[in-house]
Amino acid sequence: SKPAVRVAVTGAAGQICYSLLFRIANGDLFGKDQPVILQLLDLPQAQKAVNGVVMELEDCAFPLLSGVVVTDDPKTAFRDIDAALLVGARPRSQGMERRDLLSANAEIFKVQGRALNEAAKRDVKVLVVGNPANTNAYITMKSAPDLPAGNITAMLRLDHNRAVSQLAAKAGVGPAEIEKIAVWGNHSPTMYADYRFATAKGQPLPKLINDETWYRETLIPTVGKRGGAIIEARGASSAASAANAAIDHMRDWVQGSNGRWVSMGVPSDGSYGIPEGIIFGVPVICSGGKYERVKGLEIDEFSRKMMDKTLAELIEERDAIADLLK
Ligand code: NAX
Repeated sequence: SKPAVRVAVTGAAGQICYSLLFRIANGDLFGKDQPVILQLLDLPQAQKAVNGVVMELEDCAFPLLSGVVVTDDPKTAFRDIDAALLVGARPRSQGMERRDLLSANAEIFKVQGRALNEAAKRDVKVLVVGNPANTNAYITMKSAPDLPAGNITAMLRLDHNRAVSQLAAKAGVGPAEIEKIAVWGNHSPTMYADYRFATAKGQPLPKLINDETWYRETLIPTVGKRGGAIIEARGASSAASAANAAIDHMRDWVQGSNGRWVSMGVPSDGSYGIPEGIIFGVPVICSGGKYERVKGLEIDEFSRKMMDKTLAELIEERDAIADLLK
């Protein structure tokens, strides 16, 4: 059989990982013929809980799981890895300012970026899930100068999947029939779910739905505020759907998206008026282990306004942590 791939997952004792690790071990990310070694990172006080999760992984007797490493040391977790899913992050505690949240996470991702730079395979694929995901990915990228910048990505896929699902329901088709959705910008309520190029069963989706007011005033804010709605209903933030989106993001990057558009937060190449290096959600097509931006899309006045708003937030976040990168 194939040699095992090594995948690091951080925040291993957390609720997203309680779904994510089992999906990876089941072959949902790298394929049903690809053995995996999980390298799990969490804080010292969470090691006991991680060991409990590992007991459950053992109890699944997954045929593809050929090893598990548990550690609180980033360099050990990232040693020789092919992929990293950076899920662990500092949550916002009561009374914590947004700025404090940004800097607490900047410290975490600076340390982890440096450890990746030192220990990971040179072509490691990195997905940042922990919030604020785009800015955490930006810090990781800046802290890992020897790795290809384009290999550090942030998760917009949950927003993408939420948009697909809502639009499919409105159009009365299955989610798999919707193509060419783009989610632009920050993984935050400012993200812009763009359906202008989308099709359902090959028909232009905006024409099929024929309700631009619903799209602008209901769909976009519903997708933007979905995370909050889940917390309100469940008493806990999205976990299984976030894990599913992380699998989708990495699986498509590794195995290809079969010509379909998917949204990924990637360092800007300057296109669409997004300053170079900003980690911005864009539509991409994946094949051969690489992603390619969808280029040359027309940006109309409404889209420009929406993209500028989410960009302004990302620039503000970048500037708030700039001193910490020195
Ligand atoms: P939990 O609080 O359940 O778990 C987080 C885990 O990370 C804990 O076990 C904690 O000990 C660990 N951790 C904290 N600092 C760490 C560090 N420096 N190194 C390693 N591990 C560390 O959170 P969970 O619900 O699993 O969510 C994880 C992150 O995903 C949060 O930041 C959350 O905001 C973010 N999300 C991002 C989404 C996205 O679409 N990009 C959607 C879902 C989710 O809200």
